[in-house]
Amino acid sequence: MKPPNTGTERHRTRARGPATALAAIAAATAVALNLAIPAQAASTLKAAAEARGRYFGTALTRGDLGISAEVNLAAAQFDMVTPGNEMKWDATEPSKGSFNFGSGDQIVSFAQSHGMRVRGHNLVWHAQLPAWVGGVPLNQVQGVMENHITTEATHYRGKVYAWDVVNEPYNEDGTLRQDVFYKAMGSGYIAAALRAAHAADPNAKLYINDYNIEGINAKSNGLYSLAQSLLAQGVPLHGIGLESHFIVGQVPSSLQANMERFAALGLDVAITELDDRIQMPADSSELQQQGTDYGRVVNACLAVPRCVGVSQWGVDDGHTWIPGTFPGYGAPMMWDSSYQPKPAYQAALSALNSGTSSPSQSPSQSPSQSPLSSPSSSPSSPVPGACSATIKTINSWGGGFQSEVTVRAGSSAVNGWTVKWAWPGGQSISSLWNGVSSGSGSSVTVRNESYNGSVAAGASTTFGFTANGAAATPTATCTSP
Ligand code: 9MR
Repeated sequence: MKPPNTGTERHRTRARGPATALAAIAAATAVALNLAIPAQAASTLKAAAEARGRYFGTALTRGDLGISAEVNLAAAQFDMVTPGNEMKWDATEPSKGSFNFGSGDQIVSFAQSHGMRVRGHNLVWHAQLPAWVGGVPLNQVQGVMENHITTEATHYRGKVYAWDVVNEPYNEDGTLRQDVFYKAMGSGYIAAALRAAHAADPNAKLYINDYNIEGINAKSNGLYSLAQSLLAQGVPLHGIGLESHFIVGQVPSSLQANMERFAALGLDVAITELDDRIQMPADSSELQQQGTDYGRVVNACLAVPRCVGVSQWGVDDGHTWIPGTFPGYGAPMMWDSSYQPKPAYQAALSALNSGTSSPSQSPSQSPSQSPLSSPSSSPSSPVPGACSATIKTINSWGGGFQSEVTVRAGSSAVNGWTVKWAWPGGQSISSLWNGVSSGSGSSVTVRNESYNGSVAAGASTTFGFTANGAAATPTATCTSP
């Protein structure tokens, strides 16, 4: 019997993609002429999300920062970081009035140096709360809570895009948890926390974040009523975080409708901690179902204009909280423990790349910058009516690498393209997207998919792949029928 997707009791305490100038001009022209903007396939989650006016984030801990393959992948694919543990109360105020922001600062500086934004997580939570808080006389808890919030949110003022101000306040039945904050202040602790955070950092988006509120149910109904009442009182609540710790095949059917009802109150919504666990060992049909699940979550967010982004709770299957809390379960991420993309990655990327691009939100404020020195092959020379192709390394790890190939039309449009190259040293493609590959041995041939064969004059499209072997950027040729 699989355990239900419930309970913080189970959460045990343990320690713009670089759009080309031409694309920008084309998009601006299309907007001016009120034309549909043709979707252009991007080959990283962040580039694809930014093209849809969203971010795609991950959680990182200080330990993760020491694992180069993991952080290189994170920097290449994501444009938002949530510290996994480093901004929680036990890390930041382990004893009364004694603050330590060293670990959180390391995550912030990693994010800043890679053009990523930060979701602050979190200010008030019943878990990972140092024991001393439980010993504070109830009539002093509000002062202690507000001092904690003010000190931390002031320290990070201007550095976080959003705060999970109150984390996981609800019981499954839609009542508030009787934690120390509730015992001291009743439900009013939530408004007090939001007001203190807003005073300390008026530009941060302030969220209530919880799990098992993704669908319409007793718990999300409780939160919905609270959100209505807080907004009616003028409390600075700006968003609802849906953690989204799913079990494969069990994404709630009411996810989109639930996000829509919160958005209709004037709130942002975000998927904040996405993972999708599988009873181990995972078989290929479960991995395909996981792809379906990730695609559904991304599509639900894209369907709701106030859904600002999706964050996965981690990067790869080798570094996730799931097996430690749900024994027998694992493989919840978009990359496996060897950093290879799984069907979930292709599904998330395809969902972001399909459909029309009409975000009603302003795009992410922080354009990504290339996190890696990315060697590129020289493009084949453009010939009128033909195309050129350039291979660029996005990421590499021991024994493998990920590349993006840009296919650019010459002075007239192409309708169908074929890119060819030869591997110099025994490399082989392990996974390819936005293209169809054939060829054998060292010769590679990639043709367009049905949806990306037409490229306007001077415009480009991309496909991507992962390969085994040492990273290489051979010169590619492009032909058009
Ligand atoms: O990923 C976090 C893990 O390292 C910690 O041990 C755990 C302790 O509660 O918290 C994990 O993150 C949680 C997040 O802060 C809130 N939602 C549930 C997450 C998974 O437990």
